[in-house]
Amino acid sequence: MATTPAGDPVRPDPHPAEHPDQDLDRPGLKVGRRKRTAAGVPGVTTAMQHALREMGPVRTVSGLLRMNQADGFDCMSCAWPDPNAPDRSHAEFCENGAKALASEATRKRIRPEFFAEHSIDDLYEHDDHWLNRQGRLTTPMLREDGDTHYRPITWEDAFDRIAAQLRALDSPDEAAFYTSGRTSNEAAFLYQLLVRGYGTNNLPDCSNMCHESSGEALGKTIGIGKGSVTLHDVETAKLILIAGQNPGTNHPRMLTSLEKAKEQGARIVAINPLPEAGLTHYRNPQRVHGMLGRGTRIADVHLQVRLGGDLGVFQGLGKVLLEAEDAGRRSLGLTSVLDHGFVEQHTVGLEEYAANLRATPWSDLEEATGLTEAQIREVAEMLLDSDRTIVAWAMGLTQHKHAVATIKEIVNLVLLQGNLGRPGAGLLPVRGHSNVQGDRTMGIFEKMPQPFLDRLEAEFGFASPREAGFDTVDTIRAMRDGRVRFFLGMGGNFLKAAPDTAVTEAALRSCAMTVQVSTKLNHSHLAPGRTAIILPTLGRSDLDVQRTGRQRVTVEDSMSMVHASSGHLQPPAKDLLSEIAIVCRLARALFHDADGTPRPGSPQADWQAMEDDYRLIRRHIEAVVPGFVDYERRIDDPGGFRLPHGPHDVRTFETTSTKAHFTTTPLWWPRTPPGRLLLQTLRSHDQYNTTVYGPDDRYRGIHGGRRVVLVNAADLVELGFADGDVVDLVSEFTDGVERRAEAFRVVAYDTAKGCAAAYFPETNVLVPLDSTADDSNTPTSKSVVVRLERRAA
Ligand SMILES: Nc1nc2c(c(=O)[nH]1)N[C@H]1C(S)=C(S)[C@@H](COP(=O)(O)OP(=O)(O)OC[C@H]3O[C@@H](n4cnc5c(=O)[nH]c(N)nc54)[C@H](O)[C@@H]3O)O[C@H]1N2
Ligand SMILES: Nc1nc2c(c(=O)[nH]1)N[C@H]1C(S)=C(S)[C@@H](COP(=O)(O)OP(=O)(O)OC[C@H]3O[C@@H](n4cnc5c(=O)[nH]c(N)nc54)[C@H](O)[C@@H]3O)O[C@H]1N2
Ligand SMILES: [Mo]
Repeated sequence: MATTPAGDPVRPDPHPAEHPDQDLDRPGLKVGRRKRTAAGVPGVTTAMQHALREMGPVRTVSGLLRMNQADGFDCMSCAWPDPNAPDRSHAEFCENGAKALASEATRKRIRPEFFAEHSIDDLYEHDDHWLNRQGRLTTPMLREDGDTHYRPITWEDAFDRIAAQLRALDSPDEAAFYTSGRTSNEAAFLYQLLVRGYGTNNLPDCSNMCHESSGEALGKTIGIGKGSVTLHDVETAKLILIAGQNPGTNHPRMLTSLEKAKEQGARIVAINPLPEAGLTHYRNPQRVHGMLGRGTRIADVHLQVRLGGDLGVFQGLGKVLLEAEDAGRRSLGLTSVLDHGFVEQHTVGLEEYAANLRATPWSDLEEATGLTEAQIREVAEMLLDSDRTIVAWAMGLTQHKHAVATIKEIVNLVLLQGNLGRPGAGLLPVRGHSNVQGDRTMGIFEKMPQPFLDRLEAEFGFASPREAGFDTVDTIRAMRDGRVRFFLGMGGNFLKAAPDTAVTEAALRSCAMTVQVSTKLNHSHLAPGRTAIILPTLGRSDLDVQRTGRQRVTVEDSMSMVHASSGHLQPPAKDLLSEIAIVCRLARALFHDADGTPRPGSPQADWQAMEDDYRLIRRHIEAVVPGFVDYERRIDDPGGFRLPHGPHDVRTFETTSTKAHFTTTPLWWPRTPPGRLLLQTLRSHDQYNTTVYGPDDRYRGIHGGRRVVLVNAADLVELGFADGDVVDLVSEFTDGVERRAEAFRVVAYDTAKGCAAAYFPETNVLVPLDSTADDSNTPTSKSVVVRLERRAA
């Protein structure tokens, strides 16, 4: 490894600067004015341009019109729920949903000749935007030790090789099975059965990098790791706090619900280091006044918090409520500030929590948040004026060292006024991938609760492993140390989504075998293990026909609604297998002898019958997973059905004490050494995680390039830089390693002081593997200590 002049190790950037091909159809990086309004006409035009270019007119019309409709498929772009049938529009999609569909339903194809033409090393040099533009994968491909190119193989050969490799490992725990959150309930359920039947709980998933902190905090405090509210709650709330989320880009259809809430008088507070366009103003493209008129102002108040300052915000708000209680004031609809009936009947731990907040000085809260006491008091007054309050959050809260503590502090605040299990009120972690919540429900979790494993064993007559397996970060550590030698990715792009790209890449390359089940080409295919296999698969929008006819699958959204999804577009290749078929065939190769007899000890399941008819899978799910009674019939209802949520539905709490828990955390916030900035790594408007649709971030005024770093103008002056400078970002972590991302254009931007922002996945090289959130082990992608280094001209 290279070293700094001082002798510290240096981890170079594997993708040093932008490649010329990224500039093929664009004029180079331009920085314009930041937009104050989201969606409206430009959103519709952009969506249509993407769709027509990739899919052509016929697929565009039939694709977009079935998106999020009762007889169509669930949009793969985010986990925001669909409105009930009468409120559903004929065009129930957003600009970014249309881009996601265009990317999946593109007419472009990658055929074996493509891999013959391009070596793996050549492909590796291309960026994520170029890789995505090459089209859909169509044929199983193999790369063996020493090969420079992938070559086609048959499905049978692929499954036999994978099964043989799995059998050859010294222990099942030397294998890890990743899941990204687009996998349907049915595929996820069979996949975890395959993995546990094989003998390991090593089931890392994208959630480990995403809302794990939310699941951990909610599970410990209210006994269920899921959000409590329904769409109706959001639309009828009186106050909505939105912290660490950029819905205008990442959950655009949420803006429609926020607009409805505003029309009924709700007030909205944005808590964010950046002034995000969707949170300030929205023009609903589905309404005339949204297309032509001024649209709706969304946030009434913007708290421009410092990165990682949210624990301070929620503690400050709690502190004012307690003070108001002492002063004999009242919350709307109550005779006091606190909902004493609720607190006494349903919670424990108030005393200690209150003592902690009373002892926390305002000077610390101001330093932690970068806000004034008056700003926090203003929002606390809004809490006192509301008897229906919702707190929503996403990655801005979950990807910090103290993420779990911060989310527990949100729960504290909500409990004080009894805003749980009351209409129009509650907790809303806004999920990312469209079925990430469902995958968890189906058992994609390295430490699934024992009662689930008991039922799984009873249903399939086998002994499931019981010890916790590896999550995402632990999987990388284990691969790095040679303890995991087999990696299978059910979707996703592990290499680019995971932290510390150089370490993750070496870890993947050190495996005996890597297998990726994918729709599109990405860098995880290009950092192969000794043997590497690509299994192409059907996407959400593709027609899925099996031996008994056309199949449907199900998904669960952010609000626990389970509903059917069935694609109808012609798949990219004739013999493409669905994820379910892939799992079933791999299970047969692994669990059956050559003559078809099941091996002793393997799960007793008819894998062929389940592949032929997905209804049989749903019957097994019904037997194993609580809340799925009468599954098949209930997904015939247009909106599907809602899974039970104790705290929301009946105010019951499956915690150790059967009550909701107030928790106590001493105030903490990330402190940045002098001359350094705290960097958050976030999404542009033109990407879906590691899939880059285009080079623009329209709302933030960035066009034609992604290597930008947004910095507060005053910080630039202090640090001796100027807008337009080109710098390297150098991350400093306690392990003494210097991580470097090269050649970023500095953009003076309205972000909180001391806080910078740049896009992932390019900046994942800067996120140290060992920098993770306490209790959830989620990489701290929103707080990376960096210095800017001027590049030699
Ligand atoms: N089009 C599109 N849609 C998507 C995705 C996509 O990539 N593209 N990804 C999907 C997935 S998997 C997910 S998880 C979601 C992600 O949805 P988001 O969480 O909205 O995604 P990010 O771009 O990471 O944005 C983080 C937001 O939090 C703010 N923030 C960062 N740090 C802090 C902090 O310390 N405190 C506060 N209060 N705010 C902070 C940032 O300024 C930014 O507005 O979106 C899903 N939907
Ligand atoms: N620095 C930094 N890193 C982050 C984050 C961050 O904010 N900052 N966010 C994190 C978050 S929230 C998440 S969720 C993860 C995302 O991590 P992942 O889910 O692993 O990444 P994606 O980019 O969503 O995966 C894209 C790939 O999925 C495949 N794919 C798409 N649809 C399908 C399908 O239907 N079936 C199958 N089998 N494959 C499909 C395609 O081949 C595509 O290339 O990244 C995390 N990484
Ligand atoms: Mo996510």
